[in-house]
Amino acid sequence: MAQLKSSLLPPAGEKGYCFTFWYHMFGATVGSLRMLLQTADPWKKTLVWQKSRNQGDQWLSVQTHVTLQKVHQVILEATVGGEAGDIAIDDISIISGPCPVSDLCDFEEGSCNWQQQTDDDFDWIRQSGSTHNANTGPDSDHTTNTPAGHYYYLPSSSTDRTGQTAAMSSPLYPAGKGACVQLWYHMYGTGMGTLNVYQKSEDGKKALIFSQTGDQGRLWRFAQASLLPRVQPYRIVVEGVKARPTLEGDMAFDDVQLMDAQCPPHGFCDFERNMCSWSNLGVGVDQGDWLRGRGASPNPNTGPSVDHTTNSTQGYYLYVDSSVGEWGSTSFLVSDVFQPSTRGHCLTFWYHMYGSNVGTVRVYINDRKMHTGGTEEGILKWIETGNKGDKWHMANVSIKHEEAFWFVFVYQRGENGGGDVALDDITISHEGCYSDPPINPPDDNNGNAKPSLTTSTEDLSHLLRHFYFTVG
Ligand SMILES: [Ca+2]
Ligand SMILES: [Ca+2]
Ligand SMILES: [Ca+2]
Ligand SMILES: [Ca+2]
Repeated sequence: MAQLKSSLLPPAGEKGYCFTFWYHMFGATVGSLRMLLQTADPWKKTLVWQKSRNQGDQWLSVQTHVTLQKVHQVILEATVGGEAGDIAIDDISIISGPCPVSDLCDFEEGSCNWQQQTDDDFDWIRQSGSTHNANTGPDSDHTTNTPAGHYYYLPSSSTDRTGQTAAMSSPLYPAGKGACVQLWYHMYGTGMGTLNVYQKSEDGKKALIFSQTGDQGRLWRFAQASLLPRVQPYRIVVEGVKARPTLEGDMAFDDVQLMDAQCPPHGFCDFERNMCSWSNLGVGVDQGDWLRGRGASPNPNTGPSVDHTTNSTQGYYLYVDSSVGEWGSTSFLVSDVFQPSTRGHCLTFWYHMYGSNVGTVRVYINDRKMHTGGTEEGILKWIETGNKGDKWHMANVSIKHEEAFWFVFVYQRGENGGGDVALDDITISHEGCYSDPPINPPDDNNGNAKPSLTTSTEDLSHLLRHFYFTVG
C-alpha cells in the first residue's frame, strides 16, 4: 500500500472546494486507488472515492466536492493488485466552489449528483452485488463486473401496483452540451416493468428518448439515444414503471454517459471513445477482461503497435493481455442484442494475432433460450488459432438466426504469455456478408447445440470453413 497525504487544510468553507486529480490505472491486475478525508479532532477517516482494476491506457480525472467543516487532510491511497498493473497520479488541484458536472456517471463514488424525484412513488437504491429478490436483478454492476461495484436499482415487491414509478434525474446540463446519451440497464425477471429515459428541459418539458419493457434476460444491456437540440438547460431522467405486484421485477441502470459526439451507428465500434455496446463479463463466467489500449501493447514481441482505424499509435483497439492468467483461461466479450432478419447479418471485424504463444479466438452467437439454459457461449461461428504475424486481418461471419441473438468473442489463453490478441473496427450489418458463398446451413435453432471449449472436431470443421473463406 502507498499513501500520499496533503498538508493540513482549513475547513472547506461555505461553498466547499473541488479537489481534482488525474490517475492512470492500466494493466490486467491493477489494484485499487482511494481518496479519503482525515480529520484529527476527532480522528476520523472517510472514504470519498475509489476505483479498482484496469481503467485503460489513459489518464482520467476525478473531481470531488469537499464540504468538510473541520481541519483535515486529503489522502490518496493505492493498493497493489498484481504484477501487471501500475497506478500513477498527477496534476492535483484544489479550486474553491463545487465541481463542474461530470459527463460519465458510474455511481462508484455515490450518486454522482443525480437526484431522486419526490413526486413519484419510490426511490432508486444504490446497490452493490446482487439484489435481495431471487431470479431477478444483476449479480454485479456493469462498470466493474465485480460485487464491489455500484449501480442503481428499483426493487420489486408483492405490494407494488401497476403504473407506480420511481425517477432519478441527472445534474443540469447546459443547453448546447451533449449529442448522445448512453447507458446500461438490467431488466431480468418475469414481472419486469418498463424503463423510460427522458430528456427534460428546465421548464419541465419532457421528451421520451428511450424505452424498454419486459424481461430482457440475465445480461446488462446497452442503450443509446440522440439528444434533441435544446434552447434550455436540461436533465436526463431515468424512470422505472412497475408492471404489477411481483418479486421478480428488479430493474437496474449503471454507467450513464453524455457524449458530445453523435451516437455511433448500431452495431459499429472503432473503440476510439469507449467500448460502445461491447461488454466484458465478470468472474462468474471467465478469468480475464478485454481492455481498451493504444500504441504498443504492454508485452514485447506480441500484440499490435497501431490500431486498425487510424493506423497510428493514437487510435484505440481492444485486446487481451496474455501476460496474466493460466493456460486455457478465457476472456468473454459480449455484443448488443440483434433482432432476427430475413436477410441475415454480417459480422465484420479486424483482428491481430501476433506472438510466439497466441491462444485461440472464437466467435459464437448466443440467444435467450441457450443463455437461460446455462450456456454463456452458444453456437460456434468462427475460430482462429496461433500466430498470424504482426498485421491486422479482416474476418467476415455470416449469421442467419431466427431468434434475437448476440455475439460472443472468447479469447482462450495459450500455454504461456506472449500471445496478446486484439480486435478493432467491428461492424454488424443487417444483411448477409457481401460475396459470401451460400455454404452455411441454417442454424441449428433447437437450442441444444452447445459447443464446449474443448470439442476439437467441431472446432476443426469451423476452422476448415474459415480456411475456405480465406483462400476462396
Ligand atoms: Ca457502476
Ligand atoms: Ca422518488
Ligand atoms: Ca471478463
Ligand atoms: Ca480503433
